[in-house]
Amino acid sequence: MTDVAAAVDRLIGGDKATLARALTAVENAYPHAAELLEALRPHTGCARVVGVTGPPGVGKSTLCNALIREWRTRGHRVGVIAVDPSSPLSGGAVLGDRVRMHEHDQDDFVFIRSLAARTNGGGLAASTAGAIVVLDAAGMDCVLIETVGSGQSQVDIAGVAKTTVVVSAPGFGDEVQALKAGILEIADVLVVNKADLPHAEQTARQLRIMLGLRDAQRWQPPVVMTSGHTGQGVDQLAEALQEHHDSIVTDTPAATQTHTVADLLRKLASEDPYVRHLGIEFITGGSGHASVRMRVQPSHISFNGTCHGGALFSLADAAFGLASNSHGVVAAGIDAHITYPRAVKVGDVLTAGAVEETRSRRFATYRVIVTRSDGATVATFTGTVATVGGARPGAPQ
Ligand SMILES: Nc1nc2c(ncn2[C@@H]2O[C@H](COP(=O)(O)OP(=O)(O)OP(=O)(O)O)[C@@H](O)[C@H]2O)c(=O)[nH]1
Ligand SMILES: [Mg+2]
Repeated sequence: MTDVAAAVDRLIGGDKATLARALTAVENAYPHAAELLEALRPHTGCARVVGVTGPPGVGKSTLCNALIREWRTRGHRVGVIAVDPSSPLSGGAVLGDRVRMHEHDQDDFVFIRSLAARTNGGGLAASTAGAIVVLDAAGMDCVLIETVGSGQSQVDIAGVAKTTVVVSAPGFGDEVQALKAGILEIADVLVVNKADLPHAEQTARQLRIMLGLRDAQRWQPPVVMTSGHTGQGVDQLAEALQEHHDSIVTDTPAATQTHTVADLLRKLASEDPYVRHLGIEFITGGSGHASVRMRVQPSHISFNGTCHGGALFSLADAAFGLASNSHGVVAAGIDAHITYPRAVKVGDVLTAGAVEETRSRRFATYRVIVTRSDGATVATFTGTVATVGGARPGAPQ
């Protein structure tokens, strides 16, 4: 086995020392770096890559720290790249970032790395793109890139990130004006941070007005108010990132036309004969979640006058199956538990919503709740899938 092949094996196996060495090789453009990246590329595509940019001092690092915490509660593994394109001038910034994200040092599922600008312009973008490949192959579910908002570097980040977050804060009036000059164009999500300070709502309003002036597009960037200090709004930010992730079109070379995750799940549901037979209808879905509904038919009612457990199970199972397939991985085994606290009758419309609760490289767990249209919970269901197996061709990654 070559050195590069051995390094790839160790890296995808989760070896942190190999990960750190690979990032150093990429950052310094060592001779074997290109070969290493080529060998790692087939193991990539699962990470959601989020770039965070904005003027100095708006609280990007503090917010990233809070976002890492939020993602960890959702069971995600997180890789962080703190980019400092102006290190000779603000040598302390990256060090400051490391200190702000210090609380995650002992967490095995958070990996933080600073990339300094040894080269300029495209060089930094290239090493950032390489670092993303390495962190993605190493099994990170989320890769967060923080960069100081200075001209070209922002646009470069938008080029490598799948989702770009532009952070502003109250009192940064001039910067809000500067946002008009182009950075607004790259924003998928806008954040007004330091929402604990006065005038945050005013800044958010200004941004919404500016966004209103933008051409209507498929994705309308939301404006989210957060405080990295108090944690306020960080869960909404995570939700907005999730929604943008769900809306991203797949760029799988095999795909001749673009599909959102929801489109793909709708197609899976419509092609499933059992789902069709039971009259189960797809409502909505995205990465890690899906909802379906079913009107209870006479054929669903058992000899003792209640809905068959099998029909309820199938409804919940459809939501669960779609949610777990949203990642494009084949579920190799399922372990499920279900309870039926209430009876239902013919004509009731039941909705099953499945949400991913935890996810690792090997397992994902889902919670499915079946409700009646009056909101009463009919059944709860917990499922585990082993996520081993290959990606389905053409599935969103
Ligand atoms: N009031 C308030 N202050 C904050 C908040 N978040 C960060 N700060 C403060 O703002 C200052 C800058 O925070 P950082 O997180 O370093 O900001 P940054 O945008 O990463 O800065 P650079 O990396 O230098 O561009 C620090 O003094 C923080 O304590 C917040 O939510 N509310
Ligand atoms: Mg910072």
